[in-house]
Amino acid sequence: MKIEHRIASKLTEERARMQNLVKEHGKFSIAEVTVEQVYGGIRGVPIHVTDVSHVDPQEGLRLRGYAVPEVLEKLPKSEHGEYPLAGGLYYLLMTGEIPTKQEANQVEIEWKVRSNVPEHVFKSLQPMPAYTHPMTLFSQAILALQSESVFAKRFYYGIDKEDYWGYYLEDSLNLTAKLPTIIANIYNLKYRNGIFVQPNPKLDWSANFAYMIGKHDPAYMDLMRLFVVLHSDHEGANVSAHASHLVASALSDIYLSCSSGMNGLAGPLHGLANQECLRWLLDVQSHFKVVPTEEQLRQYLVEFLASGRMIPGYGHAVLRVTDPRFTAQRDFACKFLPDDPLFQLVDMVYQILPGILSQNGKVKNPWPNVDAINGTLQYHFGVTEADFYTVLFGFSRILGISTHVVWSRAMGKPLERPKSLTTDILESMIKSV
Ligand code: HAX
Repeated sequence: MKIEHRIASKLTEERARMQNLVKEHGKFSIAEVTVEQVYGGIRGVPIHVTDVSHVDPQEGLRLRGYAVPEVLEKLPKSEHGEYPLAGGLYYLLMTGEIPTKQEANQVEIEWKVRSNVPEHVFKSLQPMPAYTHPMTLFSQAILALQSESVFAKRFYYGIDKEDYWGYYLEDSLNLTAKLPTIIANIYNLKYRNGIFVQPNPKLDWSANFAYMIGKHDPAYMDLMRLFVVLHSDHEGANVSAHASHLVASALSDIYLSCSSGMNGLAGPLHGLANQECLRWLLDVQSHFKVVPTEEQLRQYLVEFLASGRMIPGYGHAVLRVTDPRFTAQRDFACKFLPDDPLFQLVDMVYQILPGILSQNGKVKNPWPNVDAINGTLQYHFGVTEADFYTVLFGFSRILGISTHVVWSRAMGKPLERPKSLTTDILESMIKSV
């Protein structure tokens, strides 16, 4: 069944479920907000309901209820590798159902048909200074595509509220279809003298990115298929998902909302951590010149932390275990690059650092997150430009982010408008009890 039909078939039930919760339990309190939380980044305060994915502190990511190993096992695979087709992943995120091979291929075909990127998008990037960060170019390219928004055009002439989601889905399909060409040619613009490469119609979405940047190694294509699954979503309240959800609640279209999500992802405490992590690992490697002993590395890590700096790739706002996305990439590395010296360093840090971070007592999660390894894998296959890594993350994450946004419109979610206080008001609230 096509995605739009599958979503439409679920809408009556899902809307009734939500309406019933609000009608029957609208006044049920699910959280109290403390002063500490208001000043502490609203940590742990439930602000949104989404069924696309959930991050359990102990288990990590579940996409539509499926844990990472289950997603990798159940989704239809590419004929040219061992990892899933992004078309099937998008189908799962959007509909909540594991697709058949035919349904996954249908999305891949739909993407090929919609993949042409209008000329003005790349023209808008060319005059940018050479030192512009690729995440800025990526967000800019998405914004330039806003001229093509079907929702924005139809809204101008008036559409029924009930039908918003269909136009958001149309925009999501159009945007995601163009992403491999957009990001590959941002890569080519920045690091390959601006050559322009068109997608190969024989390849799937994830592999096409690899092809267009000149990486034809089947193992790298498989890495990209894995990378896309692992980075596609991480529930609805992280900075990028929440930013795009918030922006779309004003009925800004998919392009406007995804571009704002990418601006959040570009921050060093969020998506930029993968570029920081690779830089940090290379610094450690060049500090030692040869493979350090366990004791040498331990001492280095202790001194590094004592200098007040943070180690990228470790810690997480929600997770309290090793990120299963780290584990999945580590499994890939053990298979395809066990002798890579940088991967061996990643593994040594993994053996030593959690113990040190636990001892220092202030880090709530001493375990590695997804970013502790993903740059190492890219680096191994010759994608050495660390500042590009967050673009790869964003490219994958838009599959999830745009799904949240489509479903928010399908459920008729309203404009998001929480409340801010002044310090005086807060103090008088405290005094009054
Ligand atoms: N190295 C050193 N110190 C760390 C640390 C790390 N990797 N992780 C946390 N801490 C410190 C914090 O700076 C904080 O110190 P202060 O109390 O002095 O401010 C303390 O430990 C408590 O922090 P926390 O509650 O454990 O962590 P937060 O929820 O505040 O932040 C972060 C979570 C992921 C932002 C944090 O662990 C961090 O900065 N890690 C390194 C950067 C990183 O890997 N980011 C990517 C996260 C995954 C992601 O979203 N990718 O997009």
